Amino acid sequence: MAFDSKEHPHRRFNALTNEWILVSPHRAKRPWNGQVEKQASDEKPSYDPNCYLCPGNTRVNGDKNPDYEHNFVFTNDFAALMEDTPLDGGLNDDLFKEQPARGTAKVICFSKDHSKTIALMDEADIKGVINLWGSELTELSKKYVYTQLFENRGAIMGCSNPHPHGQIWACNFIPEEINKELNAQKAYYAKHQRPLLLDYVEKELEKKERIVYDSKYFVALVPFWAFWPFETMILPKFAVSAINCLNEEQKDDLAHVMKVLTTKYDNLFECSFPYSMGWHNAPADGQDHVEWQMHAHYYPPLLRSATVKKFVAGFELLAEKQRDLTAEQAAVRLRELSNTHYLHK
Ligand code: H2U
Ligand code: ZN
Repeated sequence: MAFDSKEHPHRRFNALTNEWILVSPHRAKRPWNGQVEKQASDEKPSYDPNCYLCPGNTRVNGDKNPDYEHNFVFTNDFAALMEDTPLDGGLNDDLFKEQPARGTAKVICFSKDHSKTIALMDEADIKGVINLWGSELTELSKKYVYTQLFENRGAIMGCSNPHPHGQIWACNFIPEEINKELNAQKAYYAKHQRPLLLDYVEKELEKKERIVYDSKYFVALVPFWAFWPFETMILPKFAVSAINCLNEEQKDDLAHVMKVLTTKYDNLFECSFPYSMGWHNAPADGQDHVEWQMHAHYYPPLLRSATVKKFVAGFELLAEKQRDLTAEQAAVRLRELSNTHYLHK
């Protein structure tokens, strides 16, 4: 019998982080008797007087939000990083290393409408968020070497508030995930004189089996090395290192791809689909970063319904990440779902 990656356990290499993951396609049909999460109700008002992100409301520290029309950004009242951490100090012992960390954190409201999500917002408003991400990145990059733009969606992801919002953390160091991707992209560029993710997207467009949605400038796909069951990436089809380098037409297209992808996600289990997503832009360390391609990762925790979540435990926590459903199977399911939201049918 010959090896068949559709049937037999195998390992796949994540070329972007230099890590292996275990794929067990024969296990996808196993029954589930474990924990079932409670499904959060989808009905929300457009304005919630108790929400700290709605226009005109007062936040925990007493600040009042303006009556914003589209989006709004403010410094997180409980930031995980401080702008003025003393920099002299730390430990440089082989066993006990320590570095002072400086940074800032912001909260960004995507819409004034409490009941919306990216999937339910107009593309023009999603473009407004892309513009704000770009201007925040430009501003924060003057001071910090790395800025993480992200969204945590849904109570299951530990998100404290349903109001459509994301966070921005900027820091004076290159965080672990970025460092892994930086090393891999640099090494690939040195060998091929081409950005890793530009070659990757071109090959995926030829193979077609993991494409979720292909648009003019951007593609949504399930990466070959995906770990989360319905993990995806949004990748540009042209060379671009950061979200603040996009032109108007490219931003329009990106807003469209974000809406289609999140709509498909919601349609998958007919629920407001939870995920952590974020943009990986080139670090702002004064270098060119021709090797770096801007991209988004979407990491959704759901496995087989709105209420069954994938747990990272056992072998995955102690030895190596593992998945059952293959990336290709996940891509077919997402690709075949409607681009019209189930609430709008
Ligand atoms: P989540 O995206 O994880 O729900 O977090 C929202 C952030 O909003 C959280 O980091 C901040 C919290 O610190 N926050 C404020 O800045 N002001 C408030 O009044 C409440 C919450
Ligand atoms: Zn609100």
